[in-house]
Amino acid sequence: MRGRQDRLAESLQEIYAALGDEQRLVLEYKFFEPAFYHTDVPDWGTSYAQTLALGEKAFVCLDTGHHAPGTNIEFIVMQLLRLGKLGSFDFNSRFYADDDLIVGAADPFQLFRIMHEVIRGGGYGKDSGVALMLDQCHNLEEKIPGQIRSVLNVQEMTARALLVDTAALTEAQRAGDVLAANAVFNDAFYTDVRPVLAEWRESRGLPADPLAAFKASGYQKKINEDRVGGQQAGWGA
Ligand SMILES: [Mn+2]
Repeated sequence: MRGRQDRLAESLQEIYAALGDEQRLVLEYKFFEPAFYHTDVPDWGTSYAQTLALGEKAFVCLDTGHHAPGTNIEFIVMQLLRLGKLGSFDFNSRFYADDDLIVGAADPFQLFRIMHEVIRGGGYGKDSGVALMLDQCHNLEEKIPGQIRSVLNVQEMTARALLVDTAALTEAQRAGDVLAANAVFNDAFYTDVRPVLAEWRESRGLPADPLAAFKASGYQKKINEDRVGGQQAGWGA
């Protein structure tokens, strides 16, 4: 196991040395891939240790589906932001393991808690280096609307998390007032932000309802017809 970590460090150093000025490296972790008992980057701590050794252009990539059930992902978000090493998210959602479902599908409140920590920790905004990406596998639903839904879910939870009255929350936390803190937090979570987001899109010349606009465009129907008889993309499984 130690030999493998050393070889991983060596190979990452070679890759890191080849990075350009405008490039950076993000190292993802996952607790059971490719193997179960031992895998080289099973957790955020290993990814952190490896990227810390590389230097300032190396960061951790947090894939929300790559943790054991019950893991406090928002804690990891907080800690990596605190350490200045959160580089990116691979957003998805899971029930069993790395299900790669539409982000926010299984646990919208978890997505809200994650976005709250992102914002609180300085990971949100133009100056933040945190890249919000999707890493999903759409099996039943069609891919493009599935991804539009995912983007909308992240937007909605980000907007709700931005509504958290941080001053009131901090005050309640310092006072040890659990119920007041809970009320502040949930007030934001239960706020329906969809109408204001629709207005915001329209103000930028975008469709108020992206899913309806995509459906009305006829693009899905067109590509479905164009691709009849084609080879389906996949892992070959
Ligand atoms: Mn991933």
